[in-house]
Amino acid sequence: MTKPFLAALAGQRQPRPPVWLMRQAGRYLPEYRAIRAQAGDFIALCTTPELAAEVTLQPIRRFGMDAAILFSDILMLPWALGWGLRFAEGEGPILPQWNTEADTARLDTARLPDAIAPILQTVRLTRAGLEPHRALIGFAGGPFTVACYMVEGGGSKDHARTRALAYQDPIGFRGLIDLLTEATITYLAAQIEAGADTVMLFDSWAGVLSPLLFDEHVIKPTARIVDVLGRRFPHVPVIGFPRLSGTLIGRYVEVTGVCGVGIDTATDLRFAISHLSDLVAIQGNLDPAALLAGGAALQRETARILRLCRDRPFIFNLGHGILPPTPPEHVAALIEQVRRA
Ligand code: 1CP
Repeated sequence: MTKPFLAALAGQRQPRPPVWLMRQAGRYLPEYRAIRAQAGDFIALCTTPELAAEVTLQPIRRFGMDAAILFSDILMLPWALGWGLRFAEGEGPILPQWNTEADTARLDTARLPDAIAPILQTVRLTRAGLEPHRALIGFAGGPFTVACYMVEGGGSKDHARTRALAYQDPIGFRGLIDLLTEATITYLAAQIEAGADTVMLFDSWAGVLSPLLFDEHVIKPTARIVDVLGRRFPHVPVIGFPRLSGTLIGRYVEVTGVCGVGIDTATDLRFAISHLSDLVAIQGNLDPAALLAGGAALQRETARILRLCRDRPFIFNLGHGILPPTPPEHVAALIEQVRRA
């Protein structure tokens, strides 16, 4: 059965663009909040396959997106490597801070297979519960973005510690990125073997780096991941999302060899289109705030993106994740508009 989502990633323009939304499972859905309360904490939800698979399928049942994304988190990789992780209510993730090369040795790759076993089971259960024409997206964080959370010890406004460390201790930081890169390959390969049709790398903080360091810590590791996975799984496309990479987007796509690329909201879609090959699928760009606003503004923004991307391989999506206060009816209206396109 052909999947329109995978056809777009193969470089084929679709009569009606496939659609899914970043963070399509989550707090804006009452049925998610119910399961989340049942699971207790967020890590328990990510490691209970029946519940995680249910949450993955909730938005598909309600809205009928063309792709489901595994319900997990980019920080489950350091968690699986034995790095501490907890999610404080309403505060986001908290991790121990990475300081020096010696800390890299505390990441235990030997425990990875057992630790990710429940996540792989979620992939299997989800694939089994998903109709054949819909795709299942596996994912991981870009090694740089995962390193940001480890170095900062959680979220950060400016990532000052990480950015300084990349200059002060280039060898130590490189070692951390290298270890995360290899672990990411193992993790994504396992997701593909469990049934993911494609995998996406969320490099949410790629844009905080200078161009030289962007080459070093975003492009190089991504190119290696795409290369190794591409040799092992030649038919499984990799999607990159180097958020806020601005004018570096063309170089990122060209050098890494990703099949699809997420375009954030700050990037001018016309710039992205004119700097990317016609064979690469563009995904994204709708402002999550327009989705929150709804109404005529949402219709106008959606129509504009559909028009600009009409003649190229394209996957409709947001430029970043759904904002938690977004009314589900706005999501329904958006999907309906894309369907009619
Ligand atoms: O309490 C809750 O319910 C937790 C909220 C939540 C959710 C729903 C977190 C904590 N993670 C997730 C799920 C999630 N995270 C998915 C699931 C699939 C889907 O999209 O539907 C995905 C793909 C992610 C990826 C992720 N996690 C990213 C990359 C994308 C992005 O948003 O930039 C990042 C940066 C994270 C870290 C993270 N996890 C959770 C939070 C609140 C954060 C952000 C922390 C911060 O920087 O402040």
